[in-house]
Amino acid sequence: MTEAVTLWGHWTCPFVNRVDFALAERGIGHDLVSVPPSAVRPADFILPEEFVAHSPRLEVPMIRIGEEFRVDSIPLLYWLEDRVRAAPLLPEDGDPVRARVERLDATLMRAMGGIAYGTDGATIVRAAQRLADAFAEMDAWLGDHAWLAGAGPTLVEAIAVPVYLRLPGLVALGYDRPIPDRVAEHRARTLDRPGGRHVAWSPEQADEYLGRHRAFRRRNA
Ligand SMILES: N[C@@H](CCC(=O)N[C@@H](CS)C(=O)NCC(=O)O)C(=O)O
Repeated sequence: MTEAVTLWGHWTCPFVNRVDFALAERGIGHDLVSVPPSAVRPADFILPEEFVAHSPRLEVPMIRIGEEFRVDSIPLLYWLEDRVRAAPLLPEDGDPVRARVERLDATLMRAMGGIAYGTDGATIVRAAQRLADAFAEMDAWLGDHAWLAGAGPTLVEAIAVPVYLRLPGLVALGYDRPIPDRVAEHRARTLDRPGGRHVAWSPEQADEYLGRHRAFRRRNA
């Protein structure tokens, strides 16, 4: 019998986007328990008991399979590869997926945060350059294959997805560099996968993201 998989999370969290993408991409059916991060949590929201008991830092994403709970997106993605028999996103030897997961985790998240939470022009320009540099590196990887680490989607796509979802918003917030053609095509290809369609944002979600960050900028400028 297939064990139930439950994800505690929310669409606004990039770390949740990674895990939600990977689950759907691998065809792993799962329930979502909505736990908005504190920045977007309604004041009267009550954290679910199981989440409080098993997420040590009260962070999403959290996954339950059977009686096992895991948090922290990257270790969680690797654990899911071992734990759930389904189409893998990690090749046997892990190469070059693990190294590229680590690399994009650092480069994309820092650049995205700098644009989304930047409140002065210099910070935003620096972050836009970082994102352009990360895209240039991805563009080089895409020179060999249609996917970031080989002939098919891997966990590296899961790490790129949060930026891909937010890209129109990041452009509106100040990302003014070119997007390499191969990266733009890879974005479209990734968002058209089962995982991409599963995590895709509606126009209302995209508007909410942009509105929230514009308001943050106005408050903190
Ligand atoms: N290293 C963690 C980071 C997870 C994280 O920071 N999640 C945020 C939301 S995006 C969170 O739950 N923060 C606690 C809060 O909002 O109260 C991971 O990769 O999963």
